[in-house]
Amino acid sequence: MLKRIIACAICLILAVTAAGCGKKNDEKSDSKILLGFSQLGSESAWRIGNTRDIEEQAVSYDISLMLENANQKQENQIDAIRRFIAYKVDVIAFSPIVEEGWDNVLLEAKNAGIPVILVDRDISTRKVDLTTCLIGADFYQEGVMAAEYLIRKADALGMEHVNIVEITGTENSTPMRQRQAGFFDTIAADGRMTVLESIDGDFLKSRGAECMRYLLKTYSDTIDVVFSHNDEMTLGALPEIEKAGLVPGKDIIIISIDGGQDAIDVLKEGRINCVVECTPKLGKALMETVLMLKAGEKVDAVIHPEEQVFSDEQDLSQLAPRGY
Ligand code: GZL
Repeated sequence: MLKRIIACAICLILAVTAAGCGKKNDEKSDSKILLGFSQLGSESAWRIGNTRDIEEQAVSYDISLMLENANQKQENQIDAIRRFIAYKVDVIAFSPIVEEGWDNVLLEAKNAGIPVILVDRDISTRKVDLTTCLIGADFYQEGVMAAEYLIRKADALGMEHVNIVEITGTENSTPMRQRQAGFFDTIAADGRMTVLESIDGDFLKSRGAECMRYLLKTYSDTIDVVFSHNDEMTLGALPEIEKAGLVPGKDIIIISIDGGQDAIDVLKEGRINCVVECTPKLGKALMETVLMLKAGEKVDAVIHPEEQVFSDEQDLSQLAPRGY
């Protein structure tokens, strides 16, 4: 009797396993391309807009999307990429939260014959043979545009000394490193410019507020400019400036990056002075690149979206809704 029960159990397990394999193969056998995307988190309106755009564009390009949110943890992104490899997706894409620590998992993807696309952010090592391309902003140029605005503003106000505090994005991330480099390289030749301190706000609204509280306590009303690496941190900093009895946009020049609707609204109110656009709408370029890769076509190594600067130098009354 026991032998018959064990035999039936083994048959049942084998039947389920076969069906399971068949399921994956059936899913793989349907003609739709399967894209695995590891999104780094949901830390900002920019990130949420980026995720939404990728989901919408996958539908419009009829590409099956497996999107996993890593909740700001690199180890979760690495695990997701390993799951995509095991699932035999056609293409892997991800937005690396930081630039280092990807070689091993990307080598696994390469050995599995799955092409990898970098979206939004870059990696620092061996990307030439481990990834096919990068679709994302020119962050260095965003830093340059922020500094060029500041130089124009200092000229217009006749400022002889400009004391700057910088609230940076996530340490060791591409946007943090390159926005800072572009900004610093551009102000380097201008003897009026002094950076009092740079502090990591991790692209988070709450950290932006904490950083601003510390900077005001440390430098008080000697601060002339806040250069913030994203709108989220800028929006966190504004109430702290006002609580200190200072008028943002007037007593302190505020320069931000991303260009989401909330930042444009406070720009129109005069509470900030400049927003450098960093579009989250990378989904169309991603899906077109996926189709090109699957068709065996050569893709560009780097795809930068067009970006502009919004500031108190312009009439923004006719600016279309930002969508993020
Ligand atoms: C930039 C992106 C940054 C945004 C932040 O492309 O990586 O991350 O500037 C987001 O808002 O958190």
